[in-house]
Amino acid sequence: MEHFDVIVVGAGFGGIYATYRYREQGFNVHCIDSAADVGGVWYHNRYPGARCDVRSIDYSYSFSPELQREWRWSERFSAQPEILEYANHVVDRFGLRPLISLCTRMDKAQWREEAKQWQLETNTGRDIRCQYLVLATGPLSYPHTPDFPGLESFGGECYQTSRWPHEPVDFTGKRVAVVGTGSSGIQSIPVIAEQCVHLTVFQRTPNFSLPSRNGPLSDEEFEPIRQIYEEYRTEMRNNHAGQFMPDAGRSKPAAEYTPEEQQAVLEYGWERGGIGVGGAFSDSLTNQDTNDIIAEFIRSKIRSIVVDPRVADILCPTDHPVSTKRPCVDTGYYETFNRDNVELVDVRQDPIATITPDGMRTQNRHFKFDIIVLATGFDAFTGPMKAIDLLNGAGEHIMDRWQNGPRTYLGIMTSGFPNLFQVTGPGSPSILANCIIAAEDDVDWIGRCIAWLNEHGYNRIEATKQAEDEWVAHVAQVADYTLYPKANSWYMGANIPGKPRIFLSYVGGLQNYRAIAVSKAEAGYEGFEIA
Ligand code: NA7
Repeated sequence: MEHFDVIVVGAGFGGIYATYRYREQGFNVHCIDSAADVGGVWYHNRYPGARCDVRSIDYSYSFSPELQREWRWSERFSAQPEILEYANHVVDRFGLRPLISLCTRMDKAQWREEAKQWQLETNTGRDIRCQYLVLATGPLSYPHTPDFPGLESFGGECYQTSRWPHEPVDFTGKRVAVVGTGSSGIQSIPVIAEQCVHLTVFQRTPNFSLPSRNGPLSDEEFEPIRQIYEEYRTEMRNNHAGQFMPDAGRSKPAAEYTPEEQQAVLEYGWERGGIGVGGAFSDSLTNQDTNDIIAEFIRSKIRSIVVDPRVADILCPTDHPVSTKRPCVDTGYYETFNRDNVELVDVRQDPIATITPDGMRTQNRHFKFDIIVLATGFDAFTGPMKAIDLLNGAGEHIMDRWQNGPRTYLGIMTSGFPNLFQVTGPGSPSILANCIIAAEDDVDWIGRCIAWLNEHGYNRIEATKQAEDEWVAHVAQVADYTLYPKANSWYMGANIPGKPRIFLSYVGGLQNYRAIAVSKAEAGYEGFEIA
């Protein structure tokens, strides 16, 4: 039997920092991950074109001034190999590798009330006990594979973007299908189209995609920030997204501009690149009329880029407000549909019926493929929890508690599950913010909480049912103030058949969330039962 103060599950960006931070605090900490190396989602998501859609200057750790000064990103939005290299660099630079067990999956965890500890079972047969269990399993880590009839019968190669092989996939001379047009599809489609002989894109819902204007990160751009990185981070931490928001605090409601000025604001954002257009006005996500102006602007861009009006029409989103599904950031996505070797199929008009040994049958047609790529997304937030036997002292599975949607207090703890913490869990800003900064905040909060418990001679903490109910209601109330619930998005759990429809993240802003969480701690962990 092995005993630790803290076990961290997941060696992605949240888990790496948690391991570092809790070691620095003097805890006996260990991290486990089922993957063969560190990096979390960036270890698995290695499909062609995979890159970050938050600027790398921001999407990186802020906890070490030395680290952030010495690491030099090569591009504005770095590609997956460089992000994975960075994760490995951090692990080695801070000597964390001996504290991480790879290829180790937590199959079961059960709270033992008498001993006040978690008991873990792993695929490697280890019997691990820990006082505090920290789940850094990631909001987007559990792949969603649609239940297409005949999928196993396909005789060609089939890949999921979120579980991409480590050897390069050779698309040369191949007929390829990509199913899904979220970020993973939109990033991979232009790259695959350049390599294969023919690409068929199966789209269920068109997404709003914005040009990244990615390019090399120049010294002129990086050096001024490097010189004041700490002040820069402080400023970023104090906006709602934990990252550079070019118009934060300066934008106005759309109605305060003339129509000409509105178009100029949007044009400027489109040319600048990144997700800025989606939030160009201060009421972009709360006022349908404002959102309609932005939506029409993006649709006009799609129509101006895509030569075939029928294809442009299929690519134009009309069923959800801008940014209520995660806006995509692309390099040459819409232009790809002007290529002779690319075809777009609208599966709402012609649904996928079955996968066949040589391709795919839709309601109206039969396609032959050598390779099928499933860019079909994730079971966000709750997917990893379903995969683990996560039981409280009474033997109740956490998913039984969450039948009507995940329930947390501050996104960090769930009532009935003492000493179990989540990093970027449901009900926290997580994926609506710069996820690395959000994870640092959560890890710090948890670390301070454990230290406080130790200092005061306590060994058990649990969220109260009342505090949890109030937080769940608050998360829903803030979301309802926005346009987010109008979309069938993974934010709403709507991409998974049968998943309860509730808003999974906290829209109230990273800085506000942090202030609330810190105030609860400073009030002696208000809303928690401590023993
Ligand atoms: P997403 O954004 O969830 O995209 C998945 C795509 O797959 C989306 O277009 C789905 O259509 C489509 N999909 C899912 N199931 C099916 C079926 N059964 N038939 C046809 N099409 C289907 O996942 P990504 O991996 O692209 O991106 C996830 C996040 O990673 C992203 O938001 C960034 O934060 C980074 P739908 O829209 O559900 O109709």
